[in-house]
Amino acid sequence: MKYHVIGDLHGHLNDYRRLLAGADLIDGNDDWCGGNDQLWLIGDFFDRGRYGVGCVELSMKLQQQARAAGGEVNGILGNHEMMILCAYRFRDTAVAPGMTVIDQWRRWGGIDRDLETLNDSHVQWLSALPVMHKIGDRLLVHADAMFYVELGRTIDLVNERFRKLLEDDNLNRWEYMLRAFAEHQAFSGLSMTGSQRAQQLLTFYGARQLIHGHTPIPVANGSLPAEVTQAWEYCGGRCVNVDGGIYMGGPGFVYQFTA
Ligand SMILES: [Mn+2]
Repeated sequence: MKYHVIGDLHGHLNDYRRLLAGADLIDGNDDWCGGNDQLWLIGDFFDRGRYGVGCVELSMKLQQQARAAGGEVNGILGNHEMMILCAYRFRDTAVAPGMTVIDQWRRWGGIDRDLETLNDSHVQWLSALPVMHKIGDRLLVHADAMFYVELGRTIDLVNERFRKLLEDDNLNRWEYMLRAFAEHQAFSGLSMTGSQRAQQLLTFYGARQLIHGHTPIPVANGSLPAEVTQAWEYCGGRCVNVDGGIYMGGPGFVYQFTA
């Protein structure tokens, strides 16, 4: 039994299907054939590409089929999920003079088609996604960011905190969290402080390795998108970046491990 992790899809449905087929997780009808394997999407289904809702719908279908087969398909909540959930809930509420929540969401890369086709069942599924998930001693999070440690001492508390926020009608609390969620590259930059931060987060949640997306590998280490065909392990093995930069034209990849 294997674990598969796919990075930030950003609306690129055909790349998603190609990666799934390449890993023998779907058949020619886009049905689950991964048996009891587990597939985890690291977040950011939406924006930049046109088919964010399509990526979510395929994941929802595969989740049902995988569970029936003893497997699992699930996602980690990314900041772009939170952005579209914010736009869906608050719509024309003003965030600044002359700017509505939907205007702001468009500036972040929101695609109108996604918001038009997003329905309550997508919203329910997205709102239930964990923000953190541990597999053995590996910790899955969307962002290479430190704000998680301020949300709760345990993984369950962090997930619970987010679930509550996603039902909150107070726009200020959403905005505050979205700003915190926009942090990048907390574990690189100055390598010592980056490593120390990563170790701090890992120790906090009792894990050995952090698996994240959010910062495309080409942005993080300067490689060419087309040449990124595997995950980038850094920080002395503490961190694994699985965002291949699909929206930048990279082919993407499936990161695999056994627990
Ligand atoms: Mn992100």
